[in-house]
Amino acid sequence: MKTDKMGEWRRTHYSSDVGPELDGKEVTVFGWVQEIRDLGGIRFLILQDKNGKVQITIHRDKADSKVLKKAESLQRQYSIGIKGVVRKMGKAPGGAEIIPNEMRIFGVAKQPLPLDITGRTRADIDVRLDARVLDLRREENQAIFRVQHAALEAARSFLSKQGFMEVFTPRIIVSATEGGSALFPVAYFKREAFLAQSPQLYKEQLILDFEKVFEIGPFFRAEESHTRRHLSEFISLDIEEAFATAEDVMKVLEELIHNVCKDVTGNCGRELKLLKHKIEVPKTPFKRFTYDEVLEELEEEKIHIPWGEDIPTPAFRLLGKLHPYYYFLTDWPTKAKAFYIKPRDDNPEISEGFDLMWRWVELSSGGTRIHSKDLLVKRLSEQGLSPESFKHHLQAFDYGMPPHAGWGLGLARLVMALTGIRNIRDVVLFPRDRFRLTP
Ligand code: AMO
Repeated sequence: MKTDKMGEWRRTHYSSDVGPELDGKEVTVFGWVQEIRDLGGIRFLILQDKNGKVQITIHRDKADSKVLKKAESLQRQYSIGIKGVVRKMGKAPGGAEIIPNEMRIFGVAKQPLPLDITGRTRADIDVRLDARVLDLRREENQAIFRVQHAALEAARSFLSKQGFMEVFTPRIIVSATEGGSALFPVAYFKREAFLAQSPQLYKEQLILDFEKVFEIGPFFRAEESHTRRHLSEFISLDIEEAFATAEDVMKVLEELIHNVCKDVTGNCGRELKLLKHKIEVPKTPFKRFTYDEVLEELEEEKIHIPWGEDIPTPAFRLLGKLHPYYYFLTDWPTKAKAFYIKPRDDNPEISEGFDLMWRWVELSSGGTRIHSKDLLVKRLSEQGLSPESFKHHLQAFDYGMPPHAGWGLGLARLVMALTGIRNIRDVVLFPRDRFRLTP
């Protein structure tokens, strides 16, 4: 089919601007045909753009013959432009419709489409992800990423106001920082390199110069586990602060969550309505439970976890039922935490590491860091890591390393909490897991 050129046509209004107050005014709108309804004498098109939907009404007996011909050749998801006149119409979405004088078809869509984006026929997640750009045209899906955008804006603005500076650290690195999940190797000329699992070492080094830093960026973990909250590539929001302890950065974290929830609630009313989700803006301070308290609580529920072990998923699910809100887990056993987390001075078996939970999902983890080089070398060895391969990081500890603390927050998991979506793949544009590398 021959398509039209955009030529001199430019959009004058988005769908969201078309309301009864524009009655009689000429507008140019662009978008995609979401629905076509034929009632004999009248053809209704629902045109969707990034802001919503608007009704285009074509009266067979009155419409221009060229418009009629084009309207008849339309199929769902064609991209089109309409020049027409707004008419007040109570029954139409937004209280107005557009009567077209001219129509241009810019892009056709292969039929049948792999998905029904109205959502009336539900498709399996893999079918949806295989046709992700089409799937993302669903208004509910767009709402998720608008919530993410608002959350990021709120987080950036909050951290900047708190005196944190945004930084970018390398994605191509030489040593592992997070145990538990494997590294992705990279062919780096003739040397061995890996994709970064986190900005951990670099953000710690940068507090030597900038004191308060934050980074938002993608990190990579060769996760064997195929779960609804793990991906091989995820965006992490990290902070690190000099002359601070775990408790100091936990305050930053709970205030950040509070501000993000408040801003998203204020700015994303339409999106949350589309998602049928209500955000409870959490009050600060968040509840804090120690590892020992949680073990006792689980024991009462007949789940026994040997002291020192990580808490398995079924136990977390139960904790989420008991605590359906944001809460901190503190005083983790040192051996369950990464090598850089500081053991407590009064009891080195217990660390100054913490996790932030939302129900049963771990959103963030962090802690006070070890700032003594000798202790860090000892902890590396205890965890079976070679201090030699961390020599460039250890060198930073020769330049007046102060006490410091920080955390990393998984953006997708935060968006799950903000939208009520249960599978991480739904809140990431192009998710990557063990089985998925495309699209
Ligand atoms: P951790 O390994 O706990 O800590 O990661 C921090 C947060 O990142 C998110 N996350 C993930 N999200 C999706 N898929 C994954 N595979 C995945 N792995 C982690 C989680 C998690 O809470 N360097 C430390 C942080 C610090 O101490 O500053 C770290 O990376 O939301």
